[in-house]
Amino acid sequence: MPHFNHFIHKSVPDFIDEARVRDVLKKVDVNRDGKLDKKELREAARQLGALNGAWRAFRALKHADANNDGLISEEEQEELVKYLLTKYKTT
Ligand SMILES: [Ca+2]
Ligand SMILES: [Ca+2]
Repeated sequence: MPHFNHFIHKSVPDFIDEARVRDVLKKVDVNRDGKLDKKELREAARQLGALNGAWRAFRALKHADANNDGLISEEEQEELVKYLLTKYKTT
């Protein structure tokens, strides 16, 4: 029986770091328009979401959606990333 112990770890870290957030936001932009719609954000929330607060964080969508068009543009994503990082910094 091989030892897979080192593979058994939580699939998500206990914290959100900037690289991870950006990575996820990039990945969920399935139609590659550089903007995130609700569906894409929901997927992002799912991927970051095992983290308890991430769901709540994505309520910050409203906060990030500066022009209220329901899409998070690249500039707005900058805000979203910053917001998430501020919110989930553990220290
Ligand atoms: Ca998109
Ligand atoms: Ca917008």
